[in-house]
Amino acid sequence: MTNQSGWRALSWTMTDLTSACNGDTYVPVEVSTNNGDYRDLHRSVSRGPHRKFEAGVPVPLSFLAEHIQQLEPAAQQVPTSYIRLSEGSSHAACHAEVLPQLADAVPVSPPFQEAAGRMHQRSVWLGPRGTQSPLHCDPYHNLLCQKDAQVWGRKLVRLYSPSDAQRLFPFQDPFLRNTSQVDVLEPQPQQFRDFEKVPYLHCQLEPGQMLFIPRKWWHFVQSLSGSLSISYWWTDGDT
Ligand SMILES: O=C(O)CCC(=O)C(=O)O
Repeated sequence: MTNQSGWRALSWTMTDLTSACNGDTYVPVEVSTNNGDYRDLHRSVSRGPHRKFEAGVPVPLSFLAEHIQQLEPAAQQVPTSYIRLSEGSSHAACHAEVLPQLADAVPVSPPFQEAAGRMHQRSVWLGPRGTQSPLHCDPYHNLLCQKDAQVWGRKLVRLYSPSDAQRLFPFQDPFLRNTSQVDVLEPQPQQFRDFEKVPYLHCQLEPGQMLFIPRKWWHFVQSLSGSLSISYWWTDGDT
């Protein structure tokens, strides 16, 4: 990835981002306490005390920027905020509307003819150390691109094959059939038997790197530092 390919945001620090996008802008964030996530909205029984999740909480970008730049990991009980903005989908907040300057500073599609012609959605993922996206799969190919910056931008990614989907304990709920009930880092073997035996690939996505996630491959993502990623989803032609 180079700046010549339309990645002006590559050289931005968090401070550059806040001044380019105006720190007073309110952005909708997901707020998690004790590793709560969207699955908690669909569970009848809580997975732990004080585990909470709220989506669409309006927060000024400058407030989030301070949170992101904290170098120490937050205590478990301290809520973590995560920006997840998508465009190209009618259901999600559109980052071209919320953060137009950031939308202009990254390419509209990945640099491959095939992907560019079949683009479905571009998304921004911006948050502090410790954000987690639970294990799930999507019906699109994905290029997850990690922002290059001095002190922020590393993520741990685990990938599971679609052929092992049934061993990953997907929810029965039609809205969550693409999502595992298992907390990958604390898998509760009594409830989710043999989950730990399911083979997986894993990597640390470093600043400036891109990871191709083929469609329907299950992925779990945890940020190891404050981080900005852009992901590009494109169809296979038959999706
Ligand atoms: O980076 C993340 O937290 C999740 C990325 C993801 O799930 C995606 O791009 O589909």
